[in-house]
Amino acid sequence: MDRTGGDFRLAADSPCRNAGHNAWVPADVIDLDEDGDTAEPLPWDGEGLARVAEAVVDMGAYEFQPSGPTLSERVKGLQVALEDLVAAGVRLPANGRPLAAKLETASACLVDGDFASAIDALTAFHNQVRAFGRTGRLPMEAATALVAETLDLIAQLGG
Ligand SMILES: [Ca+2]
Ligand SMILES: [Ca+2]
Repeated sequence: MDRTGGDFRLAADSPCRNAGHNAWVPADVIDLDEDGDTAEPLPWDGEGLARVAEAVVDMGAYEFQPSGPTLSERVKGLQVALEDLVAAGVRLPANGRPLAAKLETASACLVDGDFASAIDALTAFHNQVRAFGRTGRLPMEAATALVAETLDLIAQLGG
């Protein structure tokens, strides 16, 4: 942001943004977040903000923190949209619980930083929603919106 002024946070267009390697984030050996897990990747950057934002770690001590909803918040949005459809009377197998479970898996994987598994869970969700859209179990408009949001999330995750 301002190298001469000593502000080493990244600008939005910095080439260091999302240019690190998640596998190289050191372990949380002193348990910064006091969750008892010292094997997990460092949870925070030099400012105490998320060490990994936008699915891929940035180069340097400070992670660029995008504005707008986080990936986890967007998965939560999908869960709410699904609940709304069921509440509105859309009939899904087991009241949509298998679909909701895929989103819960994706959420848990995002929290754990396991983005590959999050992509797998979102892909499974996407495939099922598409199939329900094709067969008319889900209204086409709802299925299209869910599919578009899920595909964008998968793309954000690098899938
Ligand atoms: Ca990042
Ligand atoms: Ca920890």
